[in-house]
Parts: sequence; C-alpha cells; structure tokens
Amino acid sequence: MLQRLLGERPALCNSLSLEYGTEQPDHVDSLFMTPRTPSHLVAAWVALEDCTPESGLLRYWPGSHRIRPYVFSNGERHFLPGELGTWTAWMQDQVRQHGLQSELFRARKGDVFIWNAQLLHGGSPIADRGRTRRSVVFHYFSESDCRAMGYRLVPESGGFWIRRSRQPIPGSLNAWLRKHAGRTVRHLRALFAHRNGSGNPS
Ligand SMILES: O=C(O)CCC(=O)C(=O)O
Ligand SMILES: [Fe+2]
Repeated sequence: MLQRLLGERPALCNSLSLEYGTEQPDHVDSLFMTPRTPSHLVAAWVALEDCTPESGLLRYWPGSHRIRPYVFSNGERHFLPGELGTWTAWMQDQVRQHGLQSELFRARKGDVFIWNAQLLHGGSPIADRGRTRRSVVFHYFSESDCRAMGYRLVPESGGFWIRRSRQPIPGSLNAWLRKHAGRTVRHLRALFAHRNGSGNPS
C-alpha cells in the first residue's frame, strides 16, 4: 500500500507511541519532516483501542492536501520557528478559501489512517484527561529521497528503516524537556538543597 502511494519503497523516518490524545495544533507533517520530493512523505496512524470523543480525537481537514505547500522566507518548505504564526494564518485563510471543514476520526481498535505529506491535521481538545487514546504513528519517506540525502537505510519487510539518532518531536514534552533540562535540573537541585538545609545547591 505505502509503496503504491509513494511510487517506490518506503523508508520509516520515525514512529511515535501515543498513550493520550496530543491536542497538537493543526499542522502538516512536511513542515517538520520535510521530504526532498514534496509528495514523498506518508503517515500511517494506527488505533490501538476504540477511541472515545472525550479522549481528544485525531482531527483532519479533507481536501487540505491539495493546498500548495507553503514556502518560508528562506525559500524552504521546512518550517522556520519564527514564521509558524504566519504559516498558521496563511493556512487558515487557505482553508476558508477552499471551503474546507474539519472531521474527527473516531477510530476503532485496529483502524489505520494513512495521510499525505500535505494533509492538515491535529489533535482535538481532550475533554476527559483520564481517557487514553492509545495509538502508534509511522512516518515514511521514499527510498530515493533517503538515498539522495545520504541516510543509512536498513532493509525491513520490503521497505527500510533509517538508522539515526532519536529525533525531538516538535511541540512535545520531549522537546520541551530537552530545551529546559538544564534549568529544570538546576531548579530541582536548588529545591533539594534548600529542603535539606544546605546552602550549596550543587
Ligand atoms: O495523534 C495525533 O493527535 C496527531 C499525530 C500527528 O500529528 C502525527 O503523528 O503526525
Ligand atoms: Fe502530524
């Protein structure tokens, strides 16, 4: 299926295991995982349980994949953090112009949603924070793009996976923690030292 969609063998770029809804703002994956060939990114989202509306369902905008890819001020399709606000306003305007409406994916266990590099999607608000929404997501590039980028490909089940270090997930707790890790550790140390009556936080 992925090979048919990409026109060649897929190479797994990353996989995400989600226990809860993400409440991610609407986005297109190619902003963050930017394929060399604009259409050469496909995502497969797999429900690991029946998803309830309170758990923050996956939201998507049918037809949004036809909106032309946005080009940032440096001429690239990969996002510039300082221009994400401009991108959001531009995308909202495109959605209005194309008369698009969002839909929620009320997935049943085992359902798979495959989307295109340019499909606008996100996580809807979670109404019940105790409700899980277990799912796994896989993002794939094409073999030719990966070879052109010099990625190390490992053959697997008719496709490949890319050997590389763990990547931060934009907007995720991981990315936030990595960015703030030093400060958080210093803060915790200071707190610990204070509680133990020591004047020296190190
Ligand atoms: O599961 C979600 O709420 C969104 C996941 C997503 O945007 C992605 O994996 O690309
Ligand atoms: Fe996404």
